Amino acid sequence: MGHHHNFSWSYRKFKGDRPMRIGIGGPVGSGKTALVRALSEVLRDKYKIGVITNDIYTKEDEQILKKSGVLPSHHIIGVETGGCPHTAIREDVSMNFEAVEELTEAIPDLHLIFIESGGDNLAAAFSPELADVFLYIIDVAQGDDIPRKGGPGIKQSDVLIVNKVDLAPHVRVNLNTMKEDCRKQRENKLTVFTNVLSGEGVTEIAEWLAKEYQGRREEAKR
Ligand SMILES: Nc1nc2c(ncn2[C@@H]2O[C@H](COP(=O)(O)OP(=O)(O)OP(=O)(O)O)[C@@H](O)[C@H]2O)c(=O)[nH]1
Ligand SMILES: [Mg+2]
Repeated sequence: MGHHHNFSWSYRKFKGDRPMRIGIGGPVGSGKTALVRALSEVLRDKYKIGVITNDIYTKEDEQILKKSGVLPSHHIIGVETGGCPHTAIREDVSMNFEAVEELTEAIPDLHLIFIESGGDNLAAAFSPELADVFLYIIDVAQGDDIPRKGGPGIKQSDVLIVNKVDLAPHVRVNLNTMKEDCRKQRENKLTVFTNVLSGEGVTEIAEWLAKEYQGRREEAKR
Protein backbone atom coordinates (compact mmCIF):
# COMPACT_ATOMS: atom_id res chain seq x y z
CA MET A 1 0.00 0.00 0.00
CA GLY A 2 1.60 3.24 -1.12
CA HIS A 3 1.36 6.67 0.41
CA HIS A 4 -0.30 8.45 -2.47
CA HIS A 5 -3.58 7.34 -3.92
CA ASN A 6 -7.11 8.57 -4.20
CA PHE A 7 -8.86 6.59 -1.57
CA SER A 8 -12.03 8.31 -0.53
CA TRP A 9 -13.68 7.58 2.76
CA SER A 10 -16.69 9.31 4.13
CA TYR A 11 -16.46 9.51 7.87
CA ARG A 12 -19.38 8.14 9.84
CA LYS A 13 -19.60 8.17 13.60
CA PHE A 14 -19.76 4.64 14.98
CA LYS A 15 -23.38 3.66 15.55
CA GLY A 16 -23.11 -0.07 15.88
CA ASP A 17 -23.62 -0.66 12.15
CA ARG A 18 -19.98 -1.29 11.35
CA PRO A 19 -16.99 -2.63 13.32
CA MET A 20 -15.93 -0.44 16.25
CA ARG A 21 -12.36 0.77 15.65
CA ILE A 22 -10.12 0.73 18.70
CA GLY A 23 -6.89 2.72 18.41
CA ILE A 24 -4.00 1.53 20.57
CA GLY A 25 -1.18 4.03 20.89
CA GLY A 26 1.90 4.33 23.06
CA PRO A 27 5.68 4.65 23.06
CA VAL A 28 7.93 2.00 21.50
CA GLY A 29 7.93 -1.23 23.45
CA SER A 30 5.26 -0.29 26.00
CA GLY A 31 3.25 -3.45 25.26
CA LYS A 32 0.82 -2.54 22.44
CA THR A 33 1.15 -5.85 20.58
CA ALA A 34 1.06 -7.85 23.82
CA LEU A 35 -2.13 -5.95 24.77
CA VAL A 36 -3.78 -6.66 21.41
CA ARG A 37 -3.00 -10.33 21.88
CA ALA A 38 -4.27 -10.44 25.47
CA LEU A 39 -7.49 -8.53 24.66
CA SER A 40 -8.15 -10.73 21.63
CA GLU A 41 -7.81 -13.81 23.80
CA VAL A 42 -10.42 -12.52 26.24
CA LEU A 43 -12.86 -11.12 23.65
CA ARG A 44 -12.63 -13.58 20.74
CA ASP A 45 -15.31 -16.00 21.97
CA LYS A 46 -17.93 -13.27 22.00
CA TYR A 47 -16.76 -10.93 19.23
CA LYS A 48 -15.30 -11.22 15.75
CA ILE A 49 -12.02 -9.32 15.85
CA GLY A 50 -9.71 -7.88 13.21
CA VAL A 51 -6.31 -6.30 13.80
CA ILE A 52 -4.29 -3.69 11.91
CA THR A 53 -0.69 -3.21 12.99
CA ASN A 54 1.25 -0.10 12.02
CA ASP A 55 4.99 -0.71 11.94
CA ILE A 56 7.57 1.84 10.90
CA TYR A 57 9.96 -0.24 8.82
CA THR A 58 8.72 -3.83 9.00
CA LYS A 59 5.65 -5.98 9.44
CA GLU A 60 7.11 -7.51 12.57
CA ASP A 61 4.00 -7.06 14.74
CA GLU A 62 1.77 -8.62 12.08
CA GLN A 63 4.10 -11.65 12.03
CA ILE A 64 4.21 -11.92 15.84
CA LEU A 65 0.43 -11.87 16.11
CA LYS A 66 -0.06 -14.34 13.28
CA LYS A 67 2.46 -16.74 14.82
CA SER A 68 0.72 -16.49 18.20
CA GLY A 69 -2.38 -18.06 16.68
CA VAL A 70 -4.63 -15.83 18.76
CA LEU A 71 -6.78 -15.00 15.71
CA PRO A 72 -7.04 -16.49 12.21
CA SER A 73 -4.23 -15.14 9.98
CA HIS A 74 -6.55 -13.35 7.58
CA HIS A 75 -7.88 -11.28 10.51
CA ILE A 76 -4.51 -9.52 10.84
CA ILE A 77 -3.13 -6.93 8.42
CA GLY A 78 0.19 -5.13 8.72
CA VAL A 79 0.69 -1.59 7.45
CA GLU A 80 4.21 -0.30 6.88
CA THR A 81 4.15 3.43 7.62
CA GLY A 82 7.70 4.55 6.84
CA GLY A 83 9.45 7.24 8.89
CA CYS A 84 6.45 9.06 10.37
CA PRO A 85 4.27 6.63 12.30
CA HIS A 86 2.02 9.37 13.70
CA THR A 87 1.14 10.60 10.19
CA ALA A 88 -0.44 7.23 9.33
CA ILE A 89 -2.81 7.40 12.29
CA ARG A 90 -3.54 11.12 12.29
CA GLU A 91 -2.92 13.27 9.21
CA ASP A 92 -3.02 10.76 6.36
CA VAL A 93 -4.98 7.77 7.53
CA SER A 94 -5.64 6.39 4.04
CA MET A 95 -3.41 3.32 4.44
CA ASN A 96 -5.27 2.41 7.59
CA PHE A 97 -8.67 2.98 6.00
CA GLU A 98 -7.69 0.65 3.17
CA ALA A 99 -6.84 -2.01 5.74
CA VAL A 100 -10.16 -1.38 7.53
CA GLU A 101 -11.96 -1.84 4.22
CA GLU A 102 -10.03 -5.03 3.46
CA LEU A 103 -10.85 -6.59 6.83
CA THR A 104 -14.50 -5.55 6.65
CA GLU A 105 -14.87 -7.14 3.23
CA ALA A 106 -12.98 -10.32 4.14
CA ILE A 107 -14.74 -11.01 7.44
CA PRO A 108 -18.54 -10.95 7.57
CA ASP A 109 -20.10 -9.54 10.76
CA LEU A 110 -16.82 -8.17 12.10
CA HIS A 111 -17.40 -6.47 15.47
CA LEU A 112 -14.10 -4.97 16.59
CA ILE A 113 -10.94 -3.78 14.85
CA PHE A 114 -7.81 -3.10 16.89
CA ILE A 115 -5.49 -0.58 15.26
CA GLU A 116 -2.01 -0.65 16.79
CA SER A 117 0.00 2.49 16.06
CA GLY A 118 3.69 2.39 15.29
CA GLY A 119 5.59 3.09 18.51
CA ASP A 120 5.86 6.85 18.87
CA ASN A 121 6.40 9.62 21.40
CA LEU A 122 4.00 11.15 23.91
CA ALA A 123 2.62 13.58 21.32
CA ALA A 124 1.05 10.90 19.10
CA ALA A 125 -2.73 10.51 18.93
CA PHE A 126 -5.32 8.97 16.63
CA SER A 127 -7.51 10.89 14.24
CA PRO A 128 -11.05 10.65 15.61
CA GLU A 129 -12.08 9.63 12.11
CA LEU A 130 -9.93 6.53 12.30
CA ALA A 131 -10.44 5.46 15.92
CA ASP A 132 -13.82 5.39 17.67
CA VAL A 133 -12.10 4.74 20.97
CA PHE A 134 -8.51 5.46 21.93
CA LEU A 135 -6.47 3.33 24.32
CA TYR A 136 -3.04 4.61 25.33
CA ILE A 137 -0.43 2.35 26.89
CA ILE A 138 2.74 3.37 28.71
CA ASP A 139 4.88 1.21 30.97
CA VAL A 140 6.40 1.69 34.40
CA ALA A 141 9.95 1.09 33.17
CA GLN A 142 9.86 4.41 31.32
CA GLY A 143 9.85 6.08 34.74
CA ASP A 144 7.19 7.20 37.17
CA ASP A 145 7.33 10.80 35.94
CA ILE A 146 5.73 9.88 32.58
CA PRO A 147 2.12 10.57 33.66
CA ARG A 148 3.15 14.05 34.83
CA LYS A 149 4.51 14.86 31.36
CA GLY A 150 1.01 14.80 29.90
CA GLY A 151 0.23 14.77 26.18
CA PRO A 152 -2.95 13.71 24.34
CA GLY A 153 -2.57 10.01 25.09
CA ILE A 154 -2.11 10.48 28.81
CA LYS A 155 -4.77 13.16 29.19
CA GLN A 156 -7.41 12.41 26.57
CA SER A 157 -7.34 8.70 25.82
CA ASP A 158 -10.52 6.83 26.76
CA VAL A 159 -8.48 4.34 28.75
CA LEU A 160 -4.91 4.93 29.95
CA ILE A 161 -3.04 1.69 30.55
CA VAL A 162 0.06 1.62 32.73
CA ASN A 163 1.71 -1.69 31.85
CA LYS A 164 4.51 -3.87 33.25
CA VAL A 165 3.59 -3.36 36.90
CA ASP A 166 5.66 -6.48 37.59
CA LEU A 167 8.78 -4.44 36.78
CA ALA A 168 8.05 -1.62 39.26
CA PRO A 169 10.30 -2.94 42.07
CA HIS A 170 13.18 -3.51 39.62
CA VAL A 171 13.14 0.04 38.28
CA ARG A 172 12.38 1.67 41.66
CA VAL A 173 9.03 3.00 40.61
CA ASN A 174 6.39 3.86 43.16
CA LEU A 175 3.04 2.74 41.76
CA ASN A 176 1.07 4.84 44.25
CA THR A 177 2.75 7.99 42.97
CA MET A 178 1.91 6.97 39.41
CA LYS A 179 -1.72 6.26 40.34
CA GLU A 180 -2.10 9.66 41.98
CA ASP A 181 -0.50 11.46 39.00
CA CYS A 182 -2.77 9.64 36.52
CA ARG A 183 -5.82 10.54 38.57
CA LYS A 184 -4.84 14.22 38.46
CA GLN A 185 -4.29 14.19 34.68
CA ARG A 186 -7.48 12.36 33.77
CA GLU A 187 -10.23 13.48 36.12
CA ASN A 188 -12.85 10.72 35.90
CA LYS A 189 -11.51 8.79 32.94
CA LEU A 190 -10.38 5.19 33.39
CA THR A 191 -6.78 4.23 34.12
CA VAL A 192 -5.84 0.56 34.44
CA PHE A 193 -2.56 -0.79 35.80
CA THR A 194 -1.62 -4.02 34.03
CA ASN A 195 0.75 -6.86 33.52
CA VAL A 196 -0.52 -7.93 30.13
CA LEU A 197 1.76 -10.98 30.08
CA SER A 198 0.12 -12.46 33.18
CA GLY A 199 -3.31 -11.04 32.31
CA GLU A 200 -3.54 -8.72 35.32
CA GLY A 201 -5.92 -5.84 34.52
CA VAL A 202 -6.79 -7.16 31.05
CA THR A 203 -10.34 -8.24 31.93
CA GLU A 204 -11.15 -4.75 33.18
CA ILE A 205 -10.16 -3.25 29.82
CA ALA A 206 -12.04 -5.96 27.89
CA GLU A 207 -15.16 -5.31 29.95
CA TRP A 208 -14.90 -1.57 29.32
CA LEU A 209 -14.64 -2.22 25.56
CA ALA A 210 -17.57 -4.65 25.54
CA LYS A 211 -19.71 -2.15 27.44
CA GLU A 212 -18.73 0.68 25.10
CA TYR A 213 -19.58 -1.45 22.04
CA GLN A 214 -22.93 -2.66 23.38
CA GLY A 215 -23.81 0.82 24.63
CA ARG A 216 -23.29 2.45 21.26
CA ARG A 217 -25.24 -0.28 19.48
CA GLU A 218 -28.19 0.19 21.79
CA GLU A 219 -27.99 3.96 21.43
CA ALA A 220 -28.20 3.52 17.66
CA LYS A 221 -31.35 1.40 17.88
CA ARG A 222 -33.21 4.07 19.83
N1 LIG B 1 7.62 -7.75 32.23
C1 LIG B 1 6.69 -7.42 31.36
N2 LIG B 1 7.01 -7.41 30.05
C2 LIG B 1 6.05 -7.08 29.18
C3 LIG B 1 4.72 -6.75 29.58
N3 LIG B 1 4.01 -6.45 28.48
C4 LIG B 1 4.84 -6.58 27.43
N4 LIG B 1 6.07 -6.97 27.84
C5 LIG B 1 7.26 -7.22 27.00
O1 LIG B 1 7.71 -5.97 26.50
C6 LIG B 1 8.26 -6.12 25.19
C7 LIG B 1 7.55 -5.17 24.22
O2 LIG B 1 6.18 -5.56 24.11
P1 LIG B 1 5.39 -5.30 22.76
O3 LIG B 1 4.00 -5.79 22.99
O4 LIG B 1 6.12 -5.82 21.61
O5 LIG B 1 5.42 -3.71 22.75
P2 LIG B 1 4.91 -2.73 21.59
O6 LIG B 1 4.40 -1.51 22.26
O7 LIG B 1 3.99 -3.45 20.68
O8 LIG B 1 6.28 -2.41 20.84
P3 LIG B 1 6.46 -1.68 19.40
O9 LIG B 1 5.36 -2.18 18.51
O10 LIG B 1 7.82 -2.11 18.96
O11 LIG B 1 6.38 -0.21 19.67
C8 LIG B 1 8.06 -7.58 24.82
O12 LIG B 1 9.28 -8.25 25.06
C9 LIG B 1 6.97 -8.04 25.77
O13 LIG B 1 7.03 -9.41 26.04
C10 LIG B 1 4.43 -6.77 30.98
O14 LIG B 1 3.31 -6.49 31.45
N5 LIG B 1 5.45 -7.11 31.82
MG1 LIG C 1 4.02 -3.66 18.64
